[in-house]
Amino acid sequence: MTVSASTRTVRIGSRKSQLALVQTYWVQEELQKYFPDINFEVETMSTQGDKILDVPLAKIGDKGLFTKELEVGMLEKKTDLAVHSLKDLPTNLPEGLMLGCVTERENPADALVVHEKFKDKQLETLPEGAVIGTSSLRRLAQLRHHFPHLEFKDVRGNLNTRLAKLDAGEYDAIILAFAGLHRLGMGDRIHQVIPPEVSLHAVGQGALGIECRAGDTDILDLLKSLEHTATAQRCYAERAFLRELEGGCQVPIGVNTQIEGERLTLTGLVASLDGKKLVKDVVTGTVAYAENIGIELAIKLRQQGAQEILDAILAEIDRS
Ligand code: DPM
Repeated sequence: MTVSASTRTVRIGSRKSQLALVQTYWVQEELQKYFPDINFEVETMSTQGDKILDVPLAKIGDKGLFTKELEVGMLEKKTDLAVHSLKDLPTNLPEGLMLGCVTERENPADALVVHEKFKDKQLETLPEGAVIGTSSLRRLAQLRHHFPHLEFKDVRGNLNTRLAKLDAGEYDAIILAFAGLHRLGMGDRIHQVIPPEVSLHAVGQGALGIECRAGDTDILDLLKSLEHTATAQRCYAERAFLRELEGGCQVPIGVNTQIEGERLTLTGLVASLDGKKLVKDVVTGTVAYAENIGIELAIKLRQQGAQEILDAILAEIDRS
């Protein structure tokens, strides 16, 4: 057998966006470092979410908007794993696939980026009527709740497009994930890190989720090298919370998690789009049972009216 014939190749699926590629190349490099004898290749694909840019995200629905094409690739064995921003990965995966690994989380907070003319302002001091760009219902609902005097406008497109629209004066400020800006080397655009008291982040925000075929032990063994246990435990609690509420990616559901010793604390909220109704609570439990903490919190919030808020939003999106 020649050397080249015995070299194993592992194929990694990725979206083509700049952020997706930065994340995927990082995974590729890390795996290559740990396993120099394996050849890691990246295959890029476009997903539905990359193609539809003129419709608000919430309207297109969310069942694997940014993940489906990558998943088909794995099921057809064209690729062996797929790298996602964990927050874009639905909580229920297709039959035959699994979440194989969660990497160490970047700061999961939301960040405010302002137009030059507001460089001396903070979220709290922006004037009445200032226009904030966001397509996240979660950010919209929470910010409306805290700052009812601000205006909100949809913004789509990749990070560069959004920043260009902001700089051109279409918005006075935009809200983006700290993690995305940081990974793209645009951390200097972060004007304010929004505290959890104002905006709870999305489930899984700031972490990468690597998906693979269920029970593919060869790949799972490789992925162990990139797993970050504390991040995984936090994200399993967050994802169980979202799954139990049957919320997709595009719902005003926010979370925060902290681990102290063996205890994991999960804070979660569900808010109405006008920001007027907001239910929020906290559950603490043993990290070893992270998913139970998420389920318990979902049940608690449902008792406080979370389901009615979510049902009203689904009806509203359907009508619009
Ligand atoms: C999801 C949301 C957004 C992305 C909704 C939310 C933001 C949508 C928007 C589920 N996915 O957060 O409430 O603002 O139009 C996305 C981003 C990242 C991963 C960009 C961002 C950054 C990296 C990360 C899009 N997916 O949130 O600014 O957070 O890990």
